[in-house]
Amino acid sequence: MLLLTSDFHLGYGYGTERENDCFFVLKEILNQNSDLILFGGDLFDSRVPRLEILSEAMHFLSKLKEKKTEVKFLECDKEINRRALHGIPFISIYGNHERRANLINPIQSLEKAGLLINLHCQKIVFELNNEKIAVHGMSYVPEKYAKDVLTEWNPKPVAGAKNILLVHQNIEPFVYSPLEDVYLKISDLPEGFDFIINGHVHWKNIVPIGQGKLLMPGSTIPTQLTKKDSEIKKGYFILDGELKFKEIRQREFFYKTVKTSEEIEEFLNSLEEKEIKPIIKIKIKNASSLDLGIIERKYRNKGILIFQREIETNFEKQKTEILRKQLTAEEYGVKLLKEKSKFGDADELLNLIIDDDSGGVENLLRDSFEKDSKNTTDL
Ligand SMILES: [Mn+2]
Repeated sequence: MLLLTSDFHLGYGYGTERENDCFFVLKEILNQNSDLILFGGDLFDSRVPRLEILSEAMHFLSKLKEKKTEVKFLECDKEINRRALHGIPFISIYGNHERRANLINPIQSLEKAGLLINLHCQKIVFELNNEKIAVHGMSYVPEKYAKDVLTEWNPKPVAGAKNILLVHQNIEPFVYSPLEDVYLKISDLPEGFDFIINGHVHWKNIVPIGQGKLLMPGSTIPTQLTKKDSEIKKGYFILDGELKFKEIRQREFFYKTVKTSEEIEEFLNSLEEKEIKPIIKIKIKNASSLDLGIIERKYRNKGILIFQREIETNFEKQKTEILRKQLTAEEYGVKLLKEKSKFGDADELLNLIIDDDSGGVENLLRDSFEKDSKNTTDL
């Protein structure tokens, strides 16, 4: 049985009431009798996860090594640490939350320890119940390069095998956030694959393409806290003859739009107190004068309360823009860099700055200036 999953975002909510939620999925997956796990990227929420988070991931991956599997390794087009083949192999790509341009990322370091196998424009072939399973993977690349990298790699399905391709990109119309770039279209995806598994998009989707399916398992915890997050169940796919979606036990999440403080209280009063507090996100219209602190204190036993109000002052407008579009601080940083610097490769530049990679920043800027001056001379 194959287990297809993505976007655990381990470390999400660290230091908050929700800090253990990201680990629910690990326990559930350990209780499944899968033979092979295929992962679509964003195992971690950050590029340099805390040791508290890294050790949970290592513990989970090493537990998989104690488990029995029917899967047999046949070949891989790169050299692999054989330790990673013990127990249930965990085949992964890295996502945008992990990619560090010229530096080793946490997925690569787990691969060095033999805890998983990372694919980047590579494939690995197994045998399971007399059937060949070829797993191809392209780790995240900045969106503007996605199409070129995929075209250049040009993955070919292995004849006579079940072929599965792992990617972690925006694929029109499936785009993580409205401000992100999207360069890949469904029609750009290579043909002949039984399943193409795309991480990155945090809500579940199954899209028929040609003879196969484009699967988006979605994240295993809500991270964007949008209305959609409150409506779509979190889980993973199991492929055992047929394809099934398994839900993960979750903290409940309510999303409510209100106009007055009476409506807020009415809604909160209608909810029972639960042992595991639900997330309660309340979007407030035309209510800038409400003292939400009082409501928060009064109802904090009901749940983890998140208020989002629509306020019209200029400064607050920027802040609510971030909230409304569900941008992370990093995404907002990229947006600002793009707007203010007119620098083409803002994502890359910001990654390098965050990674403290001054050599990388220097190289990127030099390349960009050289390109610019060449363009000017060409004119
Ligand atoms: Mn993600």
